[in-house]
Amino acid sequence: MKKVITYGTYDLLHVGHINLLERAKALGDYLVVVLSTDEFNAVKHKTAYHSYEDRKKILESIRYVDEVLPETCWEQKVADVTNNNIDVFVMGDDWKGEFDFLKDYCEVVYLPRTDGISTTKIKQDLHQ
Ligand code: C2G
Repeated sequence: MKKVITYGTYDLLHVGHINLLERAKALGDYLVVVLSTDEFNAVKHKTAYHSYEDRKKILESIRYVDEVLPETCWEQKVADVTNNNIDVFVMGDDWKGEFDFLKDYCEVVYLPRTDGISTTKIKQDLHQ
């Protein structure tokens, strides 16, 4: 079984997230999403609208997602990849190059982001 892993906050779920998850799943048979906790979001200088528990339940309802784990720090990726027997690490290409150190442990794939949509844009558009 080919296992794929990806990371994110996945707040205010939108088609950019779904496009990423769909393409990530297509690279293997099993997709693990490591979801930023509310505490780690503070480290990322992000405040999610939905709580971790709600963002987790929403992700678990998506057909492409097989498992959701908590992301609590920047440094957990090597352990996540090795402990979960991951074959492929996937992120949107806004992260291109940032996680190349994982190439010693698994395949590293950066996928093109979906243009014109982001959680930040949704918040800004709704505020106006
Ligand atoms: N994404 C995308 N297209 C968009 C918006 C997001 O492809 N229009 C992708 C991002 O590149 C990322 C995933 O969707 O791979 C989740 O996006 P975020 O929730 O914004 O993730 P981020 O805050 O970048 O967290 O340790 C890594 C971090 O947890 C990544």
